[in-house]
Amino acid sequence: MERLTICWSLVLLISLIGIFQSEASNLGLKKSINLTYYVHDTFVKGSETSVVVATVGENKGDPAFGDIRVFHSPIRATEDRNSLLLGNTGGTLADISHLENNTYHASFSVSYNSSEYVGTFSVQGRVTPGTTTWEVPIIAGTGDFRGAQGYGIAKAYNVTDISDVLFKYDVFLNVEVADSYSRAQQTM
Ligand SMILES: *[C@@H]1O[C@H](CO)[C@@H](O)[C@H](O)[C@H]1NC(C)=O
Ligand SMILES: *[C@@H]1O[C@H](CO)[C@@H](O)[C@H](O)[C@H]1NC(C)=O
Ligand SMILES: *[C@@H]1O[C@H](CO)[C@@H](O)[C@H](O)[C@H]1NC(C)=O
Ligand SMILES: CC(=O)N[C@H]1CO[C@H](CO)[C@@H](O)[C@@H]1O
Repeated sequence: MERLTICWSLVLLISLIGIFQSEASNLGLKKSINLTYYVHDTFVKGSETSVVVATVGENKGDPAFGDIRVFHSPIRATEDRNSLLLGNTGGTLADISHLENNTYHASFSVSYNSSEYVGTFSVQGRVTPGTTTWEVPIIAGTGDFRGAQGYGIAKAYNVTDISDVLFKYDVFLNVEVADSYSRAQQTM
């Protein structure tokens, strides 16, 4: 009986050590990842990457307070539409420009896949794309971007060519440092 108790205590101790190790190794450890990519949108009829799905505007197409826009667009390494595909970005933009022009609530994610990083991160918050560059808040991530927090600086390009409207993103992230213990857990 005593042997059994000792045995159980040992099992408990070992599992506690395991828990503390995994908690401790992730605790507050962050590393910096910076990315640059280009969103390539098209507004050519029939192959739009960005559509208004709800509007109260009288002239459909003119931005109006209350519009909900859904987009899903490829992201590439450069301005060239044939450059390396790095993934895609998609989600919604709600037009909240009632008291302030050119203001949206953005809720979208980026699925990123390069030889260096694989994962997703989430943008959530107020954006004002009426300005030359604008900032987007990044609040979460998965994969290599697990625990991501940070921001992106966005810039619009070539808005006159509706077949390839470009947005450049410079993204600055702090992500969890994945240790060998949590990596092992992921692959189990
Ligand atoms: C990312 O950019 C920030 C701000 O410029 C800089 O402090 C940081 O060192 C950069 N990180 C890497 C990994 O280059
Ligand atoms: C928004 O822009 C329109 C057109 O330029 C202008 O008439 C209006 O006053 C602006 N609204 C606000 C809240 O700035
Ligand atoms: C991710 O990129 C690699 C090349 O770096 C490619 O082989 C793989 O098919 C890509 N995966 C997805 C889901 O796009
Ligand atoms: C693909 C494309 O047309 N890129 C152009 C976008 O605009 C920048 C700056 O005006 C040009 O340098 C690119 O050639």
